[in-house]
Amino acid sequence: LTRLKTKKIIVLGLGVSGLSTVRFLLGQTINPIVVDSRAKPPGAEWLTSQAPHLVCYFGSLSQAPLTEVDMIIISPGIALSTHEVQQAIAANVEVIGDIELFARINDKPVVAVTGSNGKSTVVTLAARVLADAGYNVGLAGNIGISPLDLFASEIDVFVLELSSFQLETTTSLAPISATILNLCEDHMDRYAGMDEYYAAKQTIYRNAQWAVYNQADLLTYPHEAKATLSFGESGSDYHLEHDESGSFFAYQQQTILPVSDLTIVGKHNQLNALAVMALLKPFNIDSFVYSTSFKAFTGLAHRCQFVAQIDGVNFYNDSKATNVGACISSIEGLYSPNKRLILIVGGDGKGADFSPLQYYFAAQVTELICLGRDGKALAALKAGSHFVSSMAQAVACAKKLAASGDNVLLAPACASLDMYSNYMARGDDFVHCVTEEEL
Ligand code: UMA
Ligand code: ADP
Repeated sequence: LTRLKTKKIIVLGLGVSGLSTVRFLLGQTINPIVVDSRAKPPGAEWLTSQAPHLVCYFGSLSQAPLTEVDMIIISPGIALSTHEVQQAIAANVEVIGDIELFARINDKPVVAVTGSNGKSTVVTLAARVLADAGYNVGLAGNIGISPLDLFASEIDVFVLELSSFQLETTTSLAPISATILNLCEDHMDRYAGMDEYYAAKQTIYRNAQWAVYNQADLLTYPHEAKATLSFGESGSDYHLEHDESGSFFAYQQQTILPVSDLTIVGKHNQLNALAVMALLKPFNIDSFVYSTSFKAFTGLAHRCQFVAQIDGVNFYNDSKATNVGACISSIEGLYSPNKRLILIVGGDGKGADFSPLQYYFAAQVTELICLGRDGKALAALKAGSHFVSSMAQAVACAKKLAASGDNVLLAPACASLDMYSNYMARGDDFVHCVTEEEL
């Protein structure tokens, strides 16, 4: 921190991360320059009222003195490949993210989680288990709050959800345990290809005491690690055991607790629970605590959330299924051979290859309803699919096609940003359209 005070710093981006960084620096009596390419960034109002003395450059990045400072603390939404950022790097300006700043000053244990899908579920459940075991937990990162905001609090252990964007600008994090839960194509609008995305994700294992990987997903295997733990259905350290009395979560053939203690459903959530237990191995959590926490955790909103039963039709909101892998696990989770599945997909596909969905659309989806920017590309994957131009139309179409006993699922396989401000707004709109006549 003392060294930081001697540096000339730009905070680049004034969204959630940028604003937290500015607040943190101000608390250390450091006055950064604030830059954002948007004319009116989300944090502008706060800045005007709370720190009007700070020098700001909003609008074009080319106006800002990015090459003239010692350090840029960059927001995850801005690509390092941005021309002006590359110019700064070429001029020897150090470019880090808020997670790296946190890592440099933090001395508390960190549990770190990345992956294409399941991150928020795993960090929330892990944080809950630790809290139930008596720890003061700081849950932060991509889940929505910068760990810098919690730095002043009495935290025993941090549980961080980390996106590939955040990992790109983080080098000093030394987690007690770290995982890549799984890896499928995502954010291909930001990366040159899967290799680059994979490389960013792999950096989570650097300096980790325990590298926790998914037995069934080679891309999650650590390149190098001090110690490893695997999770998966079978053949892994943390796995499932089955006998005549049911299925159990187990560690090296020793049962820990029944799978039926886990309230959240689906095979993917059983894997998420195994990942939590592997990540928390260094904390020696009692199986009674796992049982209590697993029973109490009913899941996060917008993740395969049951919305309502209307005329015998069940509606589910999985607006957070923002990529192909999540959509597949959602279809598989709800599919049952004797129930028709009506699926709503579409939005901003972020440059993904949708072709892996074709098999599931054919084998497990009865009716496909598509909307949004990439809706037509998705509709092309299944004969007889329906293309609509709004969520209201999608839900009306689903209601017309569905009969008692059917499931209707929103699992878009796409980001929401072409039609909504975020996936929560999309999920809320779906819920509203489903329930409005019922209210
Ligand atoms: N932006 C500009 N110009 C700027 C700065 C940002 O146009 O100068 C745009 C970005 O391109 C992006 C949007 O503004 O479209 C938000 O970017 P940001 O970096 O300001 O985002 P924050 O508000 O700081 O939120 C970020 C994470 N957002 C992204 O990585 C895009 C949030 O994850 C995270 O919760 C928050 O920090 C706290 O850590 C969101 C997300 O969508 C939920 N993450 C992606 C995902 O989960 O798939 C990675
Ligand atoms: P993330 O934070 O990585 O986006 P979430 O926990 O919010 O992950 O879950 C997002 C969606 O991903 C869920 O709605 C579900 O469809 C899917 N999902 C969750 N866990 C897994 C998993 N382990 N494997 C594949 N898909 C998953």
